[in-house]
Amino acid sequence: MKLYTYFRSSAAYRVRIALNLKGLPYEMAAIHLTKDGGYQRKPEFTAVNAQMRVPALKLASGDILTQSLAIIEYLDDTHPEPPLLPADPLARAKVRAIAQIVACDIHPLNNLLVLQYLKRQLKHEQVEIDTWYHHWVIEGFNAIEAMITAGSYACGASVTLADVCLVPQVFNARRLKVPLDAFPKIVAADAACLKLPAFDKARPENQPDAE
Ligand SMILES: N[C@@H](CCC(=O)N[C@@H](CS)C(=O)NCC(=O)O)C(=O)O
Repeated sequence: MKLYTYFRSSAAYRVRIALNLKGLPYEMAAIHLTKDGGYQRKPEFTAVNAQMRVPALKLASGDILTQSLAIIEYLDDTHPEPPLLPADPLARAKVRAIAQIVACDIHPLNNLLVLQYLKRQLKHEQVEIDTWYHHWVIEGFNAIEAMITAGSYACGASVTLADVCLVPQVFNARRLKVPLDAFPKIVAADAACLKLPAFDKARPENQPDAE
């Protein structure tokens, strides 16, 4: 398999974690999102993903998957061990709820394209953009903090899709200097995950394209 990735992309970070947890080997194609106007806009990559975003995963069959949650659920369906979603429907819904707060509520408001649009098209000052960024992370993290249950990870004693989404969002929050003192459960789950080799290997700073 070939993963189209960018070291700092939190959506690609989610897929790297999932591939590592499943023990699946993959090669990486680094797509620099800012250099030379962004390699995601070059024809070589638009042929891979017309949405011009990472991640994309090319399978051995030649099929190309996009959207991190769709990719991760595909990996979980085709390589069930270790499971990233619990078998019990109620527990599954709770795991997905945390994952979706990150992937559907926080990240779409704060990703690179949105921040660039606020700056370049709407002419906001950097301080206003930082305020925007912090606001949506804190809003989402307030909810997640209340949803985290007892156990080392976000949803109990096993790693789930909730952790796979949460850890990259915590990385981003730290990079953008969001204070995390109000979120001890999130910080603890993040620390527990990062002790696992699958998470450690997926860290942005451990990628071949890291700067
Ligand atoms: N919902 C998508 C989000 C993908 C996304 O927005 N990726 C960002 C990087 S985290 C990207 O490729 N941005 C392209 C750009 O900034 O032009 C997913 O989960 O895969």
